Amino acid sequence: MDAKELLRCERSAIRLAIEAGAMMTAASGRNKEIAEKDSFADLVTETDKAVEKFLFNELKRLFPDFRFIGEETSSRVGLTADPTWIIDPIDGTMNFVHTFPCTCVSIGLTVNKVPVVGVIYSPFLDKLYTARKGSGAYCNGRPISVSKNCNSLSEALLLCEFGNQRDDEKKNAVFRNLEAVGWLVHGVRCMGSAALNLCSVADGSADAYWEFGLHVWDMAAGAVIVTEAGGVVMDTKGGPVDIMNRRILGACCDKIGHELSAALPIHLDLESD
Ligand code: LIP
Repeated sequence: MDAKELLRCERSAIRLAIEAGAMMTAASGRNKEIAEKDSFADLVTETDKAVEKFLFNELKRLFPDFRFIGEETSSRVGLTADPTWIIDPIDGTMNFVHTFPCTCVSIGLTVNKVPVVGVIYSPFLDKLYTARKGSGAYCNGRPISVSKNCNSLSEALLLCEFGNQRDDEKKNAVFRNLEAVGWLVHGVRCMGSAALNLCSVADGSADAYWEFGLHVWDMAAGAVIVTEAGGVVMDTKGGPVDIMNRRILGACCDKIGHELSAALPIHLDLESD
């Protein structure tokens, strides 16, 4: 894909993310139609579905030859080398349901399976994160960078999540990893949105983040925002990340990423997307 087309993709995603954000704020706080998915803590609202439908329709009109993956309509579709829009209409649905402000729309584009455009917009935090491969990362139009002053895990502010699965294997992994890492670092925070966690690593307000049990729509946009901000994304085991592989580790630099990877005793191998 040439530079001009990539720019058109980014601009379209930004415009649509802002419109999707307006749909989220309009729906916030009122009684919602909520359904459970894989567990009682894995929710979908009517707004998730409406936003995904809106984004799919608009993007299909603008980019008829592209492929599409979305949280609420396509699971286990596989990622190909074709340009693919990857959409999480509301990342942090649980926060959205509870009116906790860390929730956003996340639009990623992959080409050759590599994330090349990422747009993440949180209307409640008034933050629009954007990145296009080779062009840096931005928040509300200003360049952002990962933190430069974290030299070891003992100086790091980490992000992680409990996630929305409720099976024993996941619970055990979360607690054992937290127990192992939690006392080695400055602090651990859980915000409830994978996309915003990755943006926080990108803008330097956190130093690293890991999570198991994610899906490709939770990670695609955030991955390119982190790398364009000068950070790294990797598999939790330390190798190259595979965004279909249900886990990610993002960090301000390779050293912190590998220190965190080595400190995690459990690396869940979940069925790929
Ligand atoms: C959520 C993630 C969050 C994770 C939850 C869930 P959703 O995405 O962003 O980090 O802990 O389990 O996957 O379901 O709100 O789009």
